[in-house]
Amino acid sequence: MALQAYSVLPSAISIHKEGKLSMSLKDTAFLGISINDHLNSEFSLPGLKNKVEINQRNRSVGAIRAQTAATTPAVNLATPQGKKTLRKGSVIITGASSGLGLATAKSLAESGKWHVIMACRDFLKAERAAKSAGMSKENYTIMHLDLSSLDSVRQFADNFKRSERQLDVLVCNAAIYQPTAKEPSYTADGFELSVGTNHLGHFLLARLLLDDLKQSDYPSKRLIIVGSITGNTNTLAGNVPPKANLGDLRGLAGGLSGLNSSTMIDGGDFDGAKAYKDSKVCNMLTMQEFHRRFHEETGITFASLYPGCIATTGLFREHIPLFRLLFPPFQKYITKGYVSEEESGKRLAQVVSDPSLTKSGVYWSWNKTSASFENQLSEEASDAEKAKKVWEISEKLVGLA
Ligand code: NDP
Ligand code: PMR
Repeated sequence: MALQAYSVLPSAISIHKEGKLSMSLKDTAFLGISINDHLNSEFSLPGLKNKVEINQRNRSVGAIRAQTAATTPAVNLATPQGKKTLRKGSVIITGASSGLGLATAKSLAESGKWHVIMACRDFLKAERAAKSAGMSKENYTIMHLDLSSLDSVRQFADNFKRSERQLDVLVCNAAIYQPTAKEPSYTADGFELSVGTNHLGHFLLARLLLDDLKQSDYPSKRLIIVGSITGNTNTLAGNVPPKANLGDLRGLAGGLSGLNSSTMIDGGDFDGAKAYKDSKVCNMLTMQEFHRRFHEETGITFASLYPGCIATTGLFREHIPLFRLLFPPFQKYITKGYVSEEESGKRLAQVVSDPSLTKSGVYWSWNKTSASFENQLSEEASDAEKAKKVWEISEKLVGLA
């Protein structure tokens, strides 16, 4: 049966960087269920025939410099009328070159109240994205950041500090998702790529920039780490296999290198989809651990969120074409969990700047009328003991302890 699915779906074949052609039973799974369960006579995909996806990233090569720095003026600027007004806030958004990050950058930039530092690994892509989103130059700066390299994270933090900009809000948004990967890939430091990028890269970044946030004189300074419903097993979406599960953290403690330890946090066999969901659990645990350790002392608001299912973003770029075709209508009309990139950007922008969302330690979600509410995390994603352990192991892995 699985082979039959391939015969009608040549699009499920992928060519890896090394030029190897590969197919596996896993590729036939759509929405967690075998493709065969979905294919019937009413369903045809003429546009997909003969389409072979070459999974090659178009990266900009060479040194990329941060754009010229500018010092942000002090908090209360006097207007000609003598009224005091708030200065522009300064917000770093990682992965602002597409999807949620770009939509948030656009929303904040358009408000005229924020200068957005777009922390991106591909300068040209970010520049083009900002332009096509209609963001005007004075509202954003692009700085190079590759979260899959701890050196790059350190370099970014140094560059930012040298820029003498204030930091009022940091948004840890970037992520990668490798649902069809058969084999793990690795960060520059040898960590499995999804957890290494989504969690460890952000963990180091947030730790290095915490002092800058502390020093901000902005009325509400915030550190936001994007989470997700699929990391929360107290939801239907979180129960679609493979489920997030950090286990006893033995793989994380072993460095996720695949050498003497597993590439998976729980010590199990590599599974790209699970690795992503595990990384989201780490993101949500990290936010809470930051809150416990630093909220009282610093006044910083720590928050996470599930922005809704933004089914059209680049996050699904490595998924099979059939998934990318059907996922948006599935989310729009069946689960009704769909949200547009624009709407999701407004949601995250609220968590950045809305004066009513200052509560720390919260995982925000939005209801059907797009009103925000404090959502409940799963047992594992709210396990304080686990959060402490993840924090301590992560500190060692990124060289902070
Ligand atoms: P996108 O793929 O559109 O955006 C991800 C961004 O992360 C891109 O800008 C990408 O850069 C960047 N990125 C990836 N790897 C790195 C790296 N090594 N260094 C720096 N930047 C990197 O996906 P989304 O907008 O959907 O995802 C944004 C966030 O939203 C993620 O945290 C995701 O987990 C979360 N989320 C998404 C949901 C959805 O339904 N889409 C649902 C719930 C949460 P580049 O453009 O160069 O590839
Ligand atoms: Mg899911 C209310 C139901 C709901 C919601 C809100 C989501 C969100 N999903 C839901 C249900 C289901 N999904 C069901 C019933 C299925 C089985 C048919 C299903 C399947 C599914 C797959 C295969 N869903 C997925 C995938 C992915 O590959 C996405 C993923 O897990 O990425 C990690 C995904 C998602 N579903 C969501 C959301 C938000 C995602 C995207 C990613 C994320 O968490 O960041």
